[in-house]
Amino acid sequence: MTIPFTRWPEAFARRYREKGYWQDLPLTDILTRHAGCDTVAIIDGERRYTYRQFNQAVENLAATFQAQGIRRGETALVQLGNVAEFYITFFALLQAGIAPVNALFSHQRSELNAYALQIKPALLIADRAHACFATDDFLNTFVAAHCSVRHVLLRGGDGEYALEKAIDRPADNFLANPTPADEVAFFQLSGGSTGTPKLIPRTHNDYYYSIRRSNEICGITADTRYLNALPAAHNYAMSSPGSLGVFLAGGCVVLASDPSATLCFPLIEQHQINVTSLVPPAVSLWLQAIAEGAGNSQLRSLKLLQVGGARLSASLAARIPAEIGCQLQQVFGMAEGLVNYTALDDTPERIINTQGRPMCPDDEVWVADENGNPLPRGEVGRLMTRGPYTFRGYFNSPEHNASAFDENGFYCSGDLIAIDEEGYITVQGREKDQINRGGEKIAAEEIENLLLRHEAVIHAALVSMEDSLLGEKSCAYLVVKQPLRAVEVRRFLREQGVADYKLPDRVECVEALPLTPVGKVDKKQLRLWLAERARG
Ligand code: J2J
Repeated sequence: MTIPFTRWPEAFARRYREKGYWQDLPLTDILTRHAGCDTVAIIDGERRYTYRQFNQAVENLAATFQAQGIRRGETALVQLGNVAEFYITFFALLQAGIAPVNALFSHQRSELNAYALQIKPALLIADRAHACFATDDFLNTFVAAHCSVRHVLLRGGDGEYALEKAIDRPADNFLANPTPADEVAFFQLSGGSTGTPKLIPRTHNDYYYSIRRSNEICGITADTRYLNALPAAHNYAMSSPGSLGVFLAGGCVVLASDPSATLCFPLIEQHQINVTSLVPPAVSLWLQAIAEGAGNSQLRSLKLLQVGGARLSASLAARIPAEIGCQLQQVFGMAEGLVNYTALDDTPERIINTQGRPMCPDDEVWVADENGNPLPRGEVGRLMTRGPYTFRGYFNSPEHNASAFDENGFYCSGDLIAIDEEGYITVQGREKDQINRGGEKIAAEEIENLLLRHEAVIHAALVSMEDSLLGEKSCAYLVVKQPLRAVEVRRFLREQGVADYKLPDRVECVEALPLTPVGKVDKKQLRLWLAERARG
């Protein structure tokens, strides 16, 4: 069984191999290369796993999957937070050739159902600590609705269901059986701009390259002690260079369940953390905590702070070296592939003002006007890209792929950028219909569709509004049959089972939505209204 996906054309695949980007190794090699090593790989609260123990746990769990009769080429839906089991499960699935979708821990019924409908998983792995799985209600409904699911394992579960038990049960007859390196290893989540969340097939070859190359640029070594405080399943925290990068180098990953200063500062001091990654709002909160009395003395070991996922203002960037006392690296990446970094030896000027350069010499990045024609250097337009770790198509989405790619296989990310003479990128805005709420992406159409299910809603439009901490928040403009309060709208959406971060921060009921000359909702106008109200 192989999972269908859009492959790179043969000539590209050959070139990527010749240049050494694709090495035809499975992602599991990241871990098995350290199988005999007794240094600590993961610290999760009081729990510690050496590389040897980590590898053993992975084998045990993979053997369970094989004993359950789940075959190579099948898929799994996984929802685990920032816990050691997230990585054990990820590598175990890969060892058995099972491709996971790693849902974010903030996801709820709506997202889980949407993913399951697309991949038809043989296996569900979730956590009793998540509201959806605290009782069996949703679990039973889910298993009944998705008849592909043959096995369930729950962290914190009991009996046959217990994930921990499967991890502790010694493996006999385990034989690693990952999918071939040029096939799908797992699915990454797209931030999305469409009605249903899209899935991104990632191969061993392309993902392994992006991790290996990230390690080179970010200086990750066996001495790296990385604090993982962003959602473990997010592409940034997994691969840029993230925890997988640190495992590849043989370093140590310390897990934090959120990026708050109260949780992270003591962890940084206790575990002598030298690298971590944040989104811009978390940086603001760290700076605030420092200024309000926490100081930065607990952060002395920290050498490198990566910031990405959303726009980092130059003024915030400039404060990092002085107030946190470490080097800043800007990261502009996407789960679809392309990642840009400022270099560790770039001038402060570049690090503060740009989002860096594409990490691979064979990343092809250019800027298009609205008709798809190349713009001169320095001008602002659409980001177009292809390369050895940038995907060639969303899973099972021919229609969307037709508009997301040009005829030469260049992916249009929906970002508006400019590229300067030396190839440095600055993100100037966005064309895709998405709200970037402090790094958490909301596809407007997904929420609009859910809002339209409400009996009082006639028209709905979700737009971004400026926010001093999060960068952007969301506002729902509604045309309604009867007045609706924001709390009612949020309650309704929560009942639909959608993640909390997608609930509109503000609701405005209006007579009619403004339209463009071609009759589409004029979101520019709606954002102008919001800006005017904020000023006035
Ligand atoms: C402005 N916008 C940014 C930045 C991402 C590393 C880092 C981040 C992600 C990520 C990732 C930005 N400045 N520095 O996967 O590996 C916005 C852009 C982009 C979208 C991708 C990684 N860094 N963005 O954020 O798939 O709009 O990946 O297209 O979640 O986030 O979002 P996502």
